[in-house]
Amino acid sequence: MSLSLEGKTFVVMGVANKRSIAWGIARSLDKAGATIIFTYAGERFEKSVRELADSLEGSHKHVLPCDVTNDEDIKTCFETIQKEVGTIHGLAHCIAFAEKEDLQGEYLNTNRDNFLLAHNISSYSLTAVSKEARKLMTEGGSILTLTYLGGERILQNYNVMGVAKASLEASVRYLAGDLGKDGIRVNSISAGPIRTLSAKGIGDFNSILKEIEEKAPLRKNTTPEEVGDTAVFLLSDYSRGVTGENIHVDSGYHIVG
Ligand code: NDP
Ligand code: KAL
Repeated sequence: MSLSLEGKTFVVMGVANKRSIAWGIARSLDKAGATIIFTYAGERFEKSVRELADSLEGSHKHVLPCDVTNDEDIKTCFETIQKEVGTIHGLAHCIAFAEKEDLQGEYLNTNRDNFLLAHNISSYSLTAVSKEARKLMTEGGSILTLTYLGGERILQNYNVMGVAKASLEASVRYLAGDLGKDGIRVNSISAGPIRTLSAKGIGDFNSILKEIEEKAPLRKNTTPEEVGDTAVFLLSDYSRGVTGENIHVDSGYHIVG
């Protein structure tokens, strides 16, 4: 067994730009020799995702639309993959969304529509894409999602996204329970804060990063490369005994009281 992923194909969902954690995962997969299929939501990102895909060492020809709020989109996306590629060996789900107004103040002000939107995109989507991906994972494999510490404890401003991440983490366990018999593992990475497009406009992001530099056991912030390399481990057979797990790639911050 080797950590080479040559001959293996993975779907990476959620590259918006070069700062995206999904892009860190894609770079690590590319280094390991894997073939990557990219999916994006907004049309405005198609060109940039294709350019990024073309900038990698390996040849990654497939860049497909997939808005995870739309069942037809998900079905069409995975049918296209089935037709054009066939078997896949795993998937990295790097997608979350909540309305900006809900990422400040009190959680209890979240209205029903915004609560459902955050849960739809950030949690249910993992179940929806896993159902379609399973059909193409004929040799077994590994599904991965991204979560944050705010799903385990209250963190200021994370609010409805924390509740959605708790739901996502529970989904990881139930999906692991369902898919284990098909040789498919399901895990999450709980990443430390990383300055991405999603994190843009968050007033006190600098102070969050500073606190981690001061208090985390490793005294440094998390990089997309660190998340990418743990993703390669979870997507490879080296982690063949691991499922339903949440691995913190956060310089150890979550153990600090
Ligand atoms: P990015 O902004 O780079 O990525 C977020 C992605 O979510 C975008 O590519 C966006 O695509 C996608 N997305 C939103 N709505 C939809 C939709 N309806 N259908 C499909 N895709 C959609 O941010 P990150 O890399 O930071 O986020 C990736 C994941 O990492 C998220 O789950 C986030 O919660 C998690 N995470 C991030 C941390 C951080 O500090 N940055 C820490 C811990 C976890 P588009 O723009 O095309 O709509
Ligand atoms: C405690 C932290 C501080 C910030 C609070 C909330 C962060 C929530 C993340 C969530 C995914 C952000 C959004 O949904 C942003 C969205 O409302 C506006 N942005 C966009 O629409 C852009 C253009 C697109 C690309 O973004 C998305 N998501 O589609 C949490 C920090 C310290 C750690 C983070 C950022 C965690 C996380 O989950 O991302």
